[in-house]
Amino acid sequence: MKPSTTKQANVGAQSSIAGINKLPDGFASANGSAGERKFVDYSSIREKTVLVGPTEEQFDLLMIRLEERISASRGETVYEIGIGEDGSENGLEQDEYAASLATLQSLAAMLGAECVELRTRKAEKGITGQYLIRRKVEEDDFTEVRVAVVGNVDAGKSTLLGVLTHGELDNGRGFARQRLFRHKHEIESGRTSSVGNDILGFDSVGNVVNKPDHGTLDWVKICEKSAKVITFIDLAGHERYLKTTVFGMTGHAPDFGMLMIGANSGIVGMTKEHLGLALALSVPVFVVVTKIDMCPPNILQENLKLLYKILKSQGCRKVPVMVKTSDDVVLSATNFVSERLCPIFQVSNVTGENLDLLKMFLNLLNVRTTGNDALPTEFQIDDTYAVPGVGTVVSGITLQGIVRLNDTLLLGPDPLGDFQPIAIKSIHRKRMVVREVRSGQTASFALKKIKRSQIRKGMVMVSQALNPQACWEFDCEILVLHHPTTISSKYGRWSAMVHCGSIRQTAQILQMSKECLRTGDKAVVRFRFIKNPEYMKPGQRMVFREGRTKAVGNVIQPLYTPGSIQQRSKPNKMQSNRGLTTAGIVMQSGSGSASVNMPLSKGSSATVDGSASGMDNGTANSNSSPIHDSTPVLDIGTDKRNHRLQGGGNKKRLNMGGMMAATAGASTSAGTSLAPGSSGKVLSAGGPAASQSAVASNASGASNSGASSVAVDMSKLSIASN
Ligand SMILES: Nc1nc2c(ncn2[C@@H]2O[C@H](COP(=O)(O)OP(=O)(O)OP(=O)(O)O)[C@@H](O)[C@H]2O)c(=O)[nH]1
Ligand SMILES: [Mg+2]
Repeated sequence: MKPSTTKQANVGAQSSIAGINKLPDGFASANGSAGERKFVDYSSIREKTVLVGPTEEQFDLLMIRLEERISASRGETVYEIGIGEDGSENGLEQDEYAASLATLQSLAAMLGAECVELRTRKAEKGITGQYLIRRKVEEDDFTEVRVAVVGNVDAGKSTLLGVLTHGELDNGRGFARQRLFRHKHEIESGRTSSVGNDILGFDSVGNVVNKPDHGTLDWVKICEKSAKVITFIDLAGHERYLKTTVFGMTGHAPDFGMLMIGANSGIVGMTKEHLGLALALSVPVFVVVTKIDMCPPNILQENLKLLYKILKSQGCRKVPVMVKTSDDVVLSATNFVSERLCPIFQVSNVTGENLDLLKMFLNLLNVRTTGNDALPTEFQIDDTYAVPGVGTVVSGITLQGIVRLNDTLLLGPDPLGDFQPIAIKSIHRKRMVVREVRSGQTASFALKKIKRSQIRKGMVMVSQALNPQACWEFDCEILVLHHPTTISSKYGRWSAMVHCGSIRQTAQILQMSKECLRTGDKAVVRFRFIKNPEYMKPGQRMVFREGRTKAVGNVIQPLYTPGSIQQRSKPNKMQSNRGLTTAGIVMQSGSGSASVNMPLSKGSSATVDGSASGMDNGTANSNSSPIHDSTPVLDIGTDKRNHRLQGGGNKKRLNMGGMMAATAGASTSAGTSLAPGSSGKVLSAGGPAASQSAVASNASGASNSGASSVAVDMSKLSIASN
């Protein structure tokens, strides 16, 4: 594959110097992951002059490298001319630059890609320039980037999406959002209550392809014409729907978060809550300030000042960048992930001001995590439908592997923890019929011989090779982001809503590696689901919430105790666990029935020391805990009574810095400090009988803090500014 003609033309450019951008750290490979690479020696193409007159060998190397970068970030990269990796000063003379550009264009053409100028700049020694190299794709393929849209109620989220996707400006009275609502009550109230999906397609040169036909969008047409499709996950700003919004952020696996702020109202209500959630889940965030058409300049300035302060605070540690020009867009889009940048846009949905910048930015966003197509398939279900004439349809995201038409996958777990084979009868990507769906992509499948009622959100469809197992219990390293008092098992088992991928279920804390947990504390905790077993994997990020309490964590290890699945018994109302002491966690050996106390005493080696507990696997060992902490902690109960006594009605708010610091800690530490696989040693699994009794008490405990309270009692959760 030799580009003889083009190449010769380039070689013809005299005294040429060309530059190739710095690789492999991928300044330009906007958000792209490195992927797997064979070792290739690129030392001969490090100079900035290499593009001007490359030898055949250099040209081939340049092409290999470009191809590698395009593939690593699912079809596109940003290439910089005039910058070498040899430490020389940046910039090329005019003629050198022209020759370099010609080489780049021919490289792109040979790879079946477009080469679009993003910006040129003056450098020390001439000019440099950045170009978007985007592969043209087949009609039935496109890159998919998911953006979760969050922000307080009335910030203009649905309106902005309506304006972007339908290309018509808003009237300031709710015109543009009308097309996005899914429910009658949403149309009537103007409030989003569910997880909405909207798409914005860009072709290979970056033009928007959305063309509404009589007000409606044909998704299939958009996808056919698009090289990249941005899927917006429109979420609710009202705190009443916070549970759904958290689900949107965890279950729909967004690549980015778009935090919307009304210029006049500023950072109010759920704004900080949503920002904190994105930070906790390590989702990079950019901010869009709307309604600048109706906001007095002094108010806008004040609100922006506060926004800067919050973003720069200890907890956030972001670098805010106000995006005012297309140069700013390129700079922020290409550095978005690596540099902790937080681009800020100021737009009006009514006048359309700065919407072009936002569109340009969206066009440059690239998938953050691509998954691995080579692994056995894993598909996570986030919604189910009963479609007349089609039957049961499930939607979700392919976490790894490839799902092909007519594949048979294992669907589960059902309430007994079993998985059943199920055939994929048809596949849709954004309503477009396709034959396969790769990792990182969302899709929906029509399934045969199964009722919708048999499928729950959080279930998975996986390859048989994975031999999937369901778990009732799992060990997790958590970081408490906020708790009004302390989490302690002294006043009975503590339970809250666990969000993990598309799993959303109340779980109880069975054991903790510390006696009590306060804001900012880390601990290894064993959870137990109260209703259904789930499919979990080590390393998964999870969010844990109840009332004003929130924690993030990483799953260390799901615990497979087959007995517990079969022997789930009805809750024994009399066996309320409220009032049990920490020592009252009942564990039974696999064979016997002697109940064993697991004291979570101060200096809590006993927490994780199973040696005397009769636990069946005998692997418990406090020393293997990723966290040991013998620090004595406060001993304040956290049940509802204590909430009221000590936290309830207490308007004292957490310092912004501390709160966000805890969050930031989670994003950095959770990924690194956990040692998957070690958990089995941390807390050993109880045997069947133990599980049974645990379920019984769990179920009764659940009534103390049912799921419903989680969704609504969030008002006071917002992170106070200092
Ligand atoms: N003047 C002006 N009005 C706007 C702008 N953006 C949105 N609005 C208006 O603000 C109101 C609220 O907008 P929505 O899009 O419903 O807000 P939302 O963030 O989706 O609200 P929830 O879904 O309830 O969280 C609507 O009446 C819009 O017409 C803007 O840029 N300028
Ligand atoms: Mg809305």
